[in-house]
Amino acid sequence: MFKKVLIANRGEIALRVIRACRELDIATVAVFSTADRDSLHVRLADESVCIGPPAPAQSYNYIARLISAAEVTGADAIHPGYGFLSENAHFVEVCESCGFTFIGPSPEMIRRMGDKAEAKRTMKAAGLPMVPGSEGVITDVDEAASIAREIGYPVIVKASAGGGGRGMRIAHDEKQLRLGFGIAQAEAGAAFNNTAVYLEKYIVKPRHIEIQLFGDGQGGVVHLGERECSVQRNHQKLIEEAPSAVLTPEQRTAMGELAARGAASIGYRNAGTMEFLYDEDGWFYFMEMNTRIQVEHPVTEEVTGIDLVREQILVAAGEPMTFRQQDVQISGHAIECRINAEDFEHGFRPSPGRVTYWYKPGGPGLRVDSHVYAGYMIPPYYDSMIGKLIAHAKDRALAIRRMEIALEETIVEGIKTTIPFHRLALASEKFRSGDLSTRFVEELLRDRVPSPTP
Ligand code: MV4
Repeated sequence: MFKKVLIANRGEIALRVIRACRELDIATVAVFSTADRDSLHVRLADESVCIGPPAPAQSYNYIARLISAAEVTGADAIHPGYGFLSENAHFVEVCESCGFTFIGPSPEMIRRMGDKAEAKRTMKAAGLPMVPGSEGVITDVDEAASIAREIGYPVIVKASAGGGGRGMRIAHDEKQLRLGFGIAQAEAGAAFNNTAVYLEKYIVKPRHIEIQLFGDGQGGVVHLGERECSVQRNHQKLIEEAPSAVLTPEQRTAMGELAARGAASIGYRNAGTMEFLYDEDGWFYFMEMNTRIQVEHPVTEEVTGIDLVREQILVAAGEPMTFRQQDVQISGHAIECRINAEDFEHGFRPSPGRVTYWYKPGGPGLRVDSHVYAGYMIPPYYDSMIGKLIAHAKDRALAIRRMEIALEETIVEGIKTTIPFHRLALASEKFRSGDLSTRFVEELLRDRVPSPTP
């Protein structure tokens, strides 16, 4: 087992990894930018190293500085968390060539799944269902138009190097496609230095449902059920839950087995997620695979009782996974609300600054993953997420109630947060009945009764 792990991240996920290391008696090294000197991950780790100024490019994304920090502290392994360098194949190669174990997949797996057209080709070959569309990358707009005529409009042009909603263009007719195709290529070139795009039938009102996977790197892959992640805005998830209200047990098993088979086909190692679009007729289609631990992993941990971060560390250290498929039983229902330092009343604009008062909720079935404390200064340089509330209960209605109480109990002063949004969302008839789609947030805000003017 590792003796010392460096955590190449900040915020709540850094704390999450530190706690998992503690339980395994592994020493921890925190890295921090000058904006994060007073952060909890710096305090809670056994050692800490300043790696540069606030800008991520000068600190959390600066590979040479992370490697230097690992060298001077004598770490054996590096946990990337999510975001930053967690899906950077080059970083993994540098870690390994410098003698540090990267706690995650191999660079080949990251590269293969990071190329979305290649990921689709791989997963189609493994038998996963695909949205009708092009076979891989297309370079010719006439070919795009011909495929679109076959599958029917609307269609969507996606950047192969994109993902998470970046570099997409929707077309409702051939004129829009001919215009949008070139724009999508140009945008992809500018954003990812790669103009490759592919075409899909556009699913108008899908749900985003994803399957949590865990692979041992020896061809063993276990599926841990799904998460319903449709409640999102600008491709940022706001609420996630498990299980999804719409999947039948048969569908859950079918999706899980297909996803696990796909991941096994590449010998996947580490926690991973397959994202699916689920259409209004109940069909699901493979979309992308994420090769990292995700923000919303706690909802799966709550309903399965499996510690995914602990497993990541064990498997990276060459130990076997501690569970098999038959050990995975979904118990009850879990919901996560992401608390962001954002002013929901003003278009979710960032609201960094000092948290002057902080009271976090508690009680049975209520987990808080957060790095915030009273007096903490939220820096403006990073993601606005400052914590996650996770409610777990016997069924969905009780989990919603538990979350409502937690949201009511929470006191945050000094900054604005997304808590008022969550209260509105959880009170809505659509949410309560499980009538979700990726349009949920815009519909909720559109249908909102304006507050009476005095
Ligand atoms: C789609 C789609 C509809 N049809 N693909 C957005 C994120 C990226 N992973 C892919 N995305 C979408 N791809 C087809 N063929 C709709 C979306 C989409 C979406 C997907 C998941 C969650 C939220 C979303 C919000 C807008 C669009």
